[in-house]
Amino acid sequence: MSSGIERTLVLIKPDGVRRGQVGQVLGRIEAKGFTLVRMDLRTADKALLEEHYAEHVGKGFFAGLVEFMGSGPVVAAVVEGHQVISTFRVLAGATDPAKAAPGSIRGDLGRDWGTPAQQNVVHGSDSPQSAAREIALWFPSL
Ligand code: D4T
Repeated sequence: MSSGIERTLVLIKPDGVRRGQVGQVLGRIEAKGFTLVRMDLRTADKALLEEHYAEHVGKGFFAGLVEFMGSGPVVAAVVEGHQVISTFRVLAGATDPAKAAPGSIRGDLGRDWGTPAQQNVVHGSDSPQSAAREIALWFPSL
């Protein structure tokens, strides 16, 4: 959009929900001035997760990632705001929580639970194309 207003898909992963970090993650999104458009707490089924992570099919961590992501409820949210796609990735921090900068969600709230990078608290779409694809996947009615 020419106004720079975008939408992104944010997931608070099962580790974040299990550890009671939903409020902290949503608080950071709101503190940054972004808007929650839709939100849902649900345990995702395997088919949805395999489609969501389709770009990683064939990688060594794929099966474990899908299993972990289906191991409990996630919070799925559509978040809107100026350049929210790239800005949320900055808020989230590096994929591996052990390397994510302090101040980022993963840097402050994530840690290495034995499978580096897998349990990293949040997901955020990485491009406008991914955002459109992922929002349609998780919220077909939007
Ligand atoms: P997501 O997609 O969950 O926001 O994470 P990133 O965009 O930051 O990182 P990614 O696509 O490279 O990885 C997707 C997902 O796979 C897990 N993962 C990743 C893993 O379990 N082992 C690994 O070695 C890597 C690279 C973590 C995030």
